[in-house]
Amino acid sequence: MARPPDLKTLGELKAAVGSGSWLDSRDGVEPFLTDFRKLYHGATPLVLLPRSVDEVARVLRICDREEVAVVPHGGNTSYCGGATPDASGSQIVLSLSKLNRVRQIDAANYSMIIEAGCTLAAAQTAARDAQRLFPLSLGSEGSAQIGGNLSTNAGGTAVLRYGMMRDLVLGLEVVLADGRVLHGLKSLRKDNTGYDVKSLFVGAEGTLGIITAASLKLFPAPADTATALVGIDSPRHALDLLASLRTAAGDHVTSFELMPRLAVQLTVKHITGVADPLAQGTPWYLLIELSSPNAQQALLTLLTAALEDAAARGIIVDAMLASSIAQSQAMWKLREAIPEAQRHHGASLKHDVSVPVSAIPTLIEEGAALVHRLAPEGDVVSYGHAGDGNLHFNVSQKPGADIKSFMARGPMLELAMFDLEESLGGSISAEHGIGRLKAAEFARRADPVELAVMHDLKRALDPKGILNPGKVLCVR
Ligand code: 2HG
Ligand code: ZN
Repeated sequence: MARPPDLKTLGELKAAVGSGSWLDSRDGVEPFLTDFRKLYHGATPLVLLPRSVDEVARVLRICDREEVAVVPHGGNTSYCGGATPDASGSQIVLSLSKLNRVRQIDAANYSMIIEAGCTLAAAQTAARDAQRLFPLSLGSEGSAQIGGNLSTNAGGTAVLRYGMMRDLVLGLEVVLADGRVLHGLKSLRKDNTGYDVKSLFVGAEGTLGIITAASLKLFPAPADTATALVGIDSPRHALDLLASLRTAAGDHVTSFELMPRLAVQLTVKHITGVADPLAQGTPWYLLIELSSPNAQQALLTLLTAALEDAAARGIIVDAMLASSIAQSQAMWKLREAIPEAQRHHGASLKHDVSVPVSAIPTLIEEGAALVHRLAPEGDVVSYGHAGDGNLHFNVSQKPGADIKSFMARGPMLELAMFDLEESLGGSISAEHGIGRLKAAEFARRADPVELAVMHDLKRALDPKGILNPGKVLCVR
């Protein structure tokens, strides 16, 4: 068990990073104490902002010796409280934000080595500058950091084509709990040398080691893109359309996002400059993007033909194809601003769940019935990455509903939602992680043998329990 650092240890920790790289005043530490959704508020005696892997290693050696708990912190965009210290005031925060160099871009190898504190947007820009694509894409990419993306195995809007963060990793540099550095920054597609150790740290939310840098896969930069907003009557039609698009365009299908009409209405209402370009007012919308590195691919023609065919078969009701980059950006804004619009609209209950793509319509139908029964003060706003089976099955407080009674429905509804997705072969966390928010529910629902293996790994890599305690795994 970790213990509070004494004054001498705090002094040693400050010295390990040097002046200008630590904060201990009330105002200085404050921004590190509350998570993005304001679900948790913690306390800390010290925030460290190391600038090198050596400094991180020095910090961890001291923490290991003194058994001081360390909470790694990235862009603070976590939805599950994974980067927030607890209220004891004994956990130190380790911000990776100053470890933010692009160490290497190897365009011919389609790879780059980048430090944990780079924002996702900076990683995308670095790749673009080398005429390459780093494909992870999500709403918070301007502040989310690569270390956090790795630690939560982030997903986003291009998983259908490129996979999640785990799929984009070639190698990692990690500081272990005792301060040893795992130098695993190889940039190989083929490397069959024993266990896939790096994979353990992806999605571990800093509970097994602190990721300081990563070698990531790059792809050819897109030269042709076609974007469409499509109106449909039911999520079942979304599946029909996805199948015909995959037949027509194969791997060019990059994004396939589903939105209910209410999400579109909330976004138009609350976000300046957003409009609904479709006239028919269908109950469901799809945002579809095809992309290719080949400028001669004529993706707009291909997408137009596929949508005309779908309209003739009665699968879609309405569609608008973007004829300029500005139109495509406006469609994306309509989708990406939904979380912000929900925040403006009032309180919401969130469920980041996944099911096999084929079960999405059932999840939506049965989930809506649960909300109707268990949270009648709420409206369903279930949207997201339908192409990969991940829906944000969110519920927004109805206008005028009493916020306290609405929020009080949360725990019961969550249990019922998790039971539902479990019965459909799904997961209680698709892309936002476990953090503190879902740790207890994860412990209750995980396969017992798999959970035991996770605890064995935790004990092996962090025997003193100093790395992000209370996140992912509940203490046994
Ligand atoms: C998205 O897909 C994000 O927009 C956020 O994952 C989802 O706010 C949410 O529930
Ligand atoms: Zn999402």
